[in-house]
Amino acid sequence: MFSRLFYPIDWTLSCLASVLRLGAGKPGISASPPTSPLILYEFESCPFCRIAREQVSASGVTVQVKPCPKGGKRYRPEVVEKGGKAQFPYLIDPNVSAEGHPADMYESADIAHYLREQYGHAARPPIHWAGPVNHILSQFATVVRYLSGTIARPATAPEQPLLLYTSERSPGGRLVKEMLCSKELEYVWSPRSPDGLRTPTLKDPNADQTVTGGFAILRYLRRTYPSL
Ligand SMILES: N[C@@H](CCC(=O)N[C@@H](CS)C(=O)NCC(=O)O)C(=O)O
Repeated sequence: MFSRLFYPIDWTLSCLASVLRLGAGKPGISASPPTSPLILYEFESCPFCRIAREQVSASGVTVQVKPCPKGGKRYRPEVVEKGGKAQFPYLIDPNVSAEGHPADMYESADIAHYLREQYGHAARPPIHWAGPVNHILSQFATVVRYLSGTIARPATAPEQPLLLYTSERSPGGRLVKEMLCSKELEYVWSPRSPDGLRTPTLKDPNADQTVTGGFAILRYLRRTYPSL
């Protein structure tokens, strides 16, 4: 839901989700950043995808997000084609070539471990040590966000992917990612802004626009990329 009236309530619920995750997803800096962005197929409300995203943020790695909400037809078929099954999260690292193939993997724990190993020993979010409690709290966060970012309401795909700067734990950033996910809008996600801009910030290379702040970005996306 998005309206001026509802935004403060939504933002507060998003803060609560970050509290439930004990602030996991603080933006880190990668010791050895990937040359090309990694590709992450996921959907915002998926508790396992959240765990992978938290490590992306903590590792300070840039990823190209291909949103795969339920009922989505834009990127879901790619996952089955490339990995063999519709399971999320699914990560492809086009930089690594063990036997001439890029690395790809499905499991959230494997993705988190891979990011730490491959791109510098960035901090592991404390909640990730908590085993099943980690998974349960991630599911609570999904419930607190009333499953936002689950169902596809696609918008026309822009020619070039949007650029989003926000950490995983940012309450406003989460609301933006939920909308991008439902609309199946692909974006290049960096947990930090390179030029010290306030986050969340969205850059739209298709319209040469830079928009800062959760509410302003949501309004921009709703107007520029209305659901079909
Ligand atoms: N053990 C996996 C579980 C992943 C999983 O169950 N993901 C669910 C979404 S939360 C899924 O892919 N469901 C199939 C679908 O959405 O079509 C992990 O940790 O990544």
